[in-house]
Amino acid sequence: MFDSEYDDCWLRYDRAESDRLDTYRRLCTHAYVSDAGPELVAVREELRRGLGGLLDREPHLWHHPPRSVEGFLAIGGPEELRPISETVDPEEVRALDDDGFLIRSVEWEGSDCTVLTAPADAGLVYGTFHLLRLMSLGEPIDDLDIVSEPANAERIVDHWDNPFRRKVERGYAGPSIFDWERLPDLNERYADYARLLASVGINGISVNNVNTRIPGREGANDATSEWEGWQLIESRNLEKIAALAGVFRRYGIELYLSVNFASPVLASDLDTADPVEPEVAAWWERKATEVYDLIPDFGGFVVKADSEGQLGPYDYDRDHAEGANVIAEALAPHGGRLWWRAFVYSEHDDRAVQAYETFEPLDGEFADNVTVQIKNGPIDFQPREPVSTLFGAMPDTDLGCELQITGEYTGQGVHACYLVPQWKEVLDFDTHADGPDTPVKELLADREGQGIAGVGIVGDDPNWFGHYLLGSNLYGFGRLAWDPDLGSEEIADEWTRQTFGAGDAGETILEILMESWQASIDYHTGGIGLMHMMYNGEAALENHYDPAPEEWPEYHGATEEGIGYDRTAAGSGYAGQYREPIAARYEDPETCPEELLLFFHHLPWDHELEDGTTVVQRLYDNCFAGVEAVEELRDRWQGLEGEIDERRYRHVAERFDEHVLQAKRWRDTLCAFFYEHSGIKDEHGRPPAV
Ligand code: GCW
Repeated sequence: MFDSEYDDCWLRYDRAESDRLDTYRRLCTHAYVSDAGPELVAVREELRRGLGGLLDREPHLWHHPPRSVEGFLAIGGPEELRPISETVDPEEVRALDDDGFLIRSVEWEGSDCTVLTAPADAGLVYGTFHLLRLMSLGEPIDDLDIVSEPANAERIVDHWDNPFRRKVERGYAGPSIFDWERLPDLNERYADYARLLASVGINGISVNNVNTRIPGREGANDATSEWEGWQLIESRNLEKIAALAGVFRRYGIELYLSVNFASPVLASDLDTADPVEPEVAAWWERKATEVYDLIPDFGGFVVKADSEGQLGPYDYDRDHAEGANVIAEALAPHGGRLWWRAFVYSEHDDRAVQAYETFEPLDGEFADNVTVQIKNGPIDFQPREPVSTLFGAMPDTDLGCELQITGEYTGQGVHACYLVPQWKEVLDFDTHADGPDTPVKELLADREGQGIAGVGIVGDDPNWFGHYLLGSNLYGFGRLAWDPDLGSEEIADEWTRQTFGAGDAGETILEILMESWQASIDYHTGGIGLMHMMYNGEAALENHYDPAPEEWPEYHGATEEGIGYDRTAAGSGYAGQYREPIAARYEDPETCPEELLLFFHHLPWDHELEDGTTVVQRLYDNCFAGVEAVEELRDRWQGLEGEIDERRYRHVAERFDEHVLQAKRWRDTLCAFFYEHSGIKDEHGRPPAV
């Protein structure tokens, strides 16, 4: 269905199973699609592709309701679909969220009509992909009554793509999908990418890296140096952005741009970016107007400020609200939103406490169109982290949860690691913000300007993700952002069946996905709360891929007598940033969940856990269990040889071989490190702790 070279991912639209084919043909061979907005063009194209594949015959797309046909699809807004839409209460449709949709089987003038309607055209796009998903999954469609609205208003993919050399920071799927040199010339791949995103309900994309300036680079660029992300806001480059916005608009997806806080200095001859200076505010206003003149439905800006070398309001002794608001006020008249990242830390003793200490006091200070974008955990997308204390601590500020779809710390593009269970754990976490039963997902849901942003994973590789199985994470991100109540297994099952077909192979792949995250936690961390023990050197391939615990004493706190970081009141006090009863639970090693124990506590190596096993022995056991699990997953994959196409089988099999090797490298490095510090042998006599 895609340009031949590229993988179809989950939009394969293979011929429907015989037990469904006849019904699908009776109900969907004919489709009346209203001719309203650009989105309807995308809807028609997707129906042609999808129905063409699923029905194994060319669908007949009408510009008016067909007569004397057994069945037909009717897709359009309540007004356009009149009089068919009178079978549906228009108030019910108008009451839906803009991205929401309704699909209902009705009888109209003797035909079985499947009405797909929505309050806005974007909903028609999401609804069409939903209907095609049901058919791809072989679901019955003859008695539909679906009303679906996204839980999160904003469901955004953040790209960390650099314009120069098309390099993607923490990208493991080849060069950037965006050809900035050639833009505004378009290529087909952009539309195919927009289809993938829209098919899982994503409604926003930020196209460039939040590191808009190469840290440490002084002054504006000279002609020779590579161009940087901050330059995308320069007038000469805006047509590139506008061209991309045109592609994504057709699929109901708004475009965002990461901008540098000091753009007034970098992109013009102002000598200050001080947010309280009138000429700085005027600069942002002019720039916003220039952007919206070109892109009326532009989503807004994303800013990383005072973080990892990026410039920010601290450079002018201003706080983050002052820094954000000058940009937000420029966007407000155009309906734009500013996503201001809370990923701010410096050489503070305990990095974990900083975001809360920086942002909680600013609750209610941010302009109404600012969303404070918070990483799921207090460190940095580790295999497992506790949930950030900022969730539940800023009731008067629009919040966004930032997740990482690309697996920077979970094996990058090589290890199979399905992250939806991690994200479920975050979104289901009860913050007690409003008393018991106030999970993160509820804090984020149903509020304009709030939602979830995921750090992107795609690159220009034909398989899009660097690893065929990692497509499940982009699919899962979208589905979960739309409906956080969906189950991890349910989502993995949907993805597997659409990508590899139903049947035994699908079952095996589903199991592999569902067991992959725990395995990753075990061999990368030892599974009881340690984290951030990766190589951080210059070698790009090894960066954050290889183990190097010796580099991070301030994270694991390993000493001769024990290990772990004391974040109790006696230590950094991070546990106290949570609401009760969570704070008390984490504060006490007896009640702290074992999977987070050494994140909150520094304990003796021979400290006995609930089942009597010592801390060091548990670390050894989990590291070994992680490797055994990966070996088991590889064996299962190898059992699929001949059952799935050679290209994908071979690709994944090769990566599983490296996955096992690398898991062993982590196990042996961590166990040697624990043994070196504790001097305590592994009870099972397994090297290296012997
Ligand atoms: O995860 C870390 C990464 C950086 C990233 C940064 C951030 C874009 O190692 O590559 O920079 O966090 O989130 O800003």
